Amino acid sequence: MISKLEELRAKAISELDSISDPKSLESWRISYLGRKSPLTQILRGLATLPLEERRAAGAAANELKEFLEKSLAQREEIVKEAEIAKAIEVGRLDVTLPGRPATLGRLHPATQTMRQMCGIFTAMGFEVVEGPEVEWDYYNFEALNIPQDHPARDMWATMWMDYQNEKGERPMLLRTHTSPMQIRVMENRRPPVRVIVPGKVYRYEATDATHESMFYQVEGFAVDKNITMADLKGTLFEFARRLFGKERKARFRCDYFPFVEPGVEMAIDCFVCNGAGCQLCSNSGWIEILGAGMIHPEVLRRVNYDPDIYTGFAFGMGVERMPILKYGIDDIRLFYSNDLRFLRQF
Ligand code: FA5
Repeated sequence: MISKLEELRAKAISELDSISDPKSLESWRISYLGRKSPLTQILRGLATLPLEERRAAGAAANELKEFLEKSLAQREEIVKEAEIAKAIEVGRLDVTLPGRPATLGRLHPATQTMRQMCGIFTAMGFEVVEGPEVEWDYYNFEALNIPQDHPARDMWATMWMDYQNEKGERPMLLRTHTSPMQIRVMENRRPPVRVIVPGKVYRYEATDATHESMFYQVEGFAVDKNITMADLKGTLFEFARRLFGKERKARFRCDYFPFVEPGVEMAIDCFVCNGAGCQLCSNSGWIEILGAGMIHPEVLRRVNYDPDIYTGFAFGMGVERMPILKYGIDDIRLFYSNDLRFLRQF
């Protein structure tokens, strides 16, 4: 047995030394170390040998196996180096060429806009706070003066979570606006508060040029003594001036939101048609960018703020509508259709 192993070693090594390409190396490995190789057969047959012979033959066969594996690894290195040298020689691999540049990503236009908006408000003294996208009915509706079965719920087509509590109710949803954060923040702080909340919101809506079913909002609110509607208007006009420039016109009109009184909407004149009317602005000349108002006394009471002492304003604005206005983008769906020709422009 020992002499058979030595013969095998001599044959294997003399063949290995003459190999100079990866394909032949693989054939050699199969012949000498593969499942059907003589060495593997010997190792498998060890169990049938008498004990004394088994010990000696086993040690020798395993030593040969290790030796052949090591020799193969060394030869592979030599062959690899020779291949590289050959490639350089025939000019296939020019190591002096500059490397391929790494592709750099960029921030999504919605993220860029949100950061810009946060920058404007933080410069005015607002603090940035974030909140959960999966929300309780209580924060999204109830605490904002929108009880169950109230018609105002129809203003926010809602995606409900498939979760039922022990009473058989479905109290969990994807937040339809960032306003629930008014409650969450005020529950935990005493006035004065000045906070903005950027984040994703969801609506069960058919999409069109100005409506998506997932979009971003920035909520903002301030509560203190003596806060008035003039503070709200001043803050929002200054925001619009800094984001869109002095030349854009802003319009305030009465609107209804159950959690503010009085309520307003603010619109900016359409960038595409300069107010003349086009498809983007539904021929009105204006694009609504936000809802706002003075926080309803009932909402303040719910978070234990005394409405006879404190007043506050709140607003919630659509983020994608800002670049739509600023750059004249004619369809909001471009933001989330992953077309790099669109995204690379920002
Ligand atoms: C609200 O969501 C209220 N929470 C805003 C608010 C906050 C009012 C605080 C009062 C006080 P509304 O549903 O109108 O309101 O949405 C606010 C803004 O989000 C809109 O002005 C618009 O800019 C944007 N928006 C609304 N729906 C969509 C949509 N489907 N796709 C893209 N943007 C939208």
